[in-house]
Amino acid sequence: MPHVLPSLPYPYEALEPHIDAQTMKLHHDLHHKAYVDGLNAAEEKLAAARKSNDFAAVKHLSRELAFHGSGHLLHCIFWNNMAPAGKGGGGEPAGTLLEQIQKDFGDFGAFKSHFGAASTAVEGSGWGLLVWQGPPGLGKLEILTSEKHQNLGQWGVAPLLVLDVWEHAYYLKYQNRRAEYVKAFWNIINWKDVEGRLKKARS
Ligand code: MN3
Repeated sequence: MPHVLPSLPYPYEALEPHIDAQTMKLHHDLHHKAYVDGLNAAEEKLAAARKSNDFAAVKHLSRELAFHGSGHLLHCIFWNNMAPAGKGGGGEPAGTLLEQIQKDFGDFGAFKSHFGAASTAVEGSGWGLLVWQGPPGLGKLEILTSEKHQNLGQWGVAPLLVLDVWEHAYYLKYQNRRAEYVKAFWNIINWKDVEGRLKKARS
């Protein structure tokens, strides 16, 4: 089954003024679409390679699979991690998610500073991620970053909250001021979505 580009859960302009409509349109319709197409192409070529038992291109295709697969999956989370400010977006987490944040990071303020600093400091293109590290005995939240999509990862985690810090995610409005974009992100985080992902990962 080929992967399909999911529609945004809100209109392009819904996250204004924190993320502008033109960035959302380019980001979703062109960038995310390219990951979906690239993932489908990589899977198709790998299936053909298995069929013909010709793995001459496997190194390249493995990279394509990791790059486009990570790009597609992370954007699917990213769109749902956000909601219009004041209408499901912004504020502070509550319930299970807040309790786990307090347990693993001290308090919400400390978590916010750590996540913001880590995301701002990503070298080049990448992501800031809040993840659930799930193997038995480990069960805890971690803040990770990734260069591009596929580097510096940690196996076994379930991503809960992801922040796209590739330039295409903010350049039209914020140019080189990534820290301002990271700051604006707090106004549109959908904490209910993040908590739902934590509950699913822990169950
Ligand atoms: Mn992106």
